[in-house]
Amino acid sequence: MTLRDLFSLALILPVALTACGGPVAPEALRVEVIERYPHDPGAFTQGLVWNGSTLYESTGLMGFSTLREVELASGEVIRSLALDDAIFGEGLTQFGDELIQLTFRSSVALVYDAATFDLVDTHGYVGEGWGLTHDGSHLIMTNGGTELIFRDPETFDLISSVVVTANGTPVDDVNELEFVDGFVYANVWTEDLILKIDPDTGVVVAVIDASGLLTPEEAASANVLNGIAYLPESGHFLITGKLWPWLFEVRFVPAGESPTNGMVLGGSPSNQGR
Ligand SMILES: [Ca+2]
Repeated sequence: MTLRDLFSLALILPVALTACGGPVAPEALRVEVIERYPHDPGAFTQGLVWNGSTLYESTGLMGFSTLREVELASGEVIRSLALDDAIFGEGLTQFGDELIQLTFRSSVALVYDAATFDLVDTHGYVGEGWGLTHDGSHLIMTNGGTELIFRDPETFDLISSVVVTANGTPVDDVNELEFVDGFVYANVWTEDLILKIDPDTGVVVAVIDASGLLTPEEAASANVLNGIAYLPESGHFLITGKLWPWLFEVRFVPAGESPTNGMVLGGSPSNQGR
């Protein structure tokens, strides 16, 4: 069963699986667009962080990877640090006064002073680096597999891991992350669905349909949905994608809920594939 099949099933049978004693059926949600902001269409987005006043982004691709500060309203890149041409930037989170950026296959996490972008530390790890967030006490990362991996924020030591499961089945390619109010929200590579995951069990408790955000013309020159951040001021999320021309401010609503404004999207086929 694909994630899209699971979403369709959750729409039809929201409690049937649970009632039968099977795995907990995830809730079906969709995005409701509140606002959209310009986004650098050359940014191959791999990490997105909002700290209450500043938007940070990590971009990938060899020779194009950066750590950057972006003005939300205009999409203007205020600061940008180019990574070494041999490094492919990946997930990003802010822990205290530091920004931590994963790399795809360099097996190193780069630690910066958020105020200056000065590189202040590095940590080695085994395997690939994909998404990164934290829950206040541990870093939470993904590596292209099915796990959420918990690490010590100071030493990067491995603490524990949990397999992400939807309807009892492991989910592969879990990507960019954001921890919000006890749950991990996750992009899944090549999917236009976002997962809400219980980090204690790995169980997917909701599947959010984020399809149809770009027009077919925009999608033709863009890559996959990736990048999620949270606006605690409003409870809204920021989502975008690799090489997307827009960054969307959204909220998540029940998939069956009637539209409440003129910018409701989701539910249509959209941009897929690399
Ligand atoms: Ca994020």
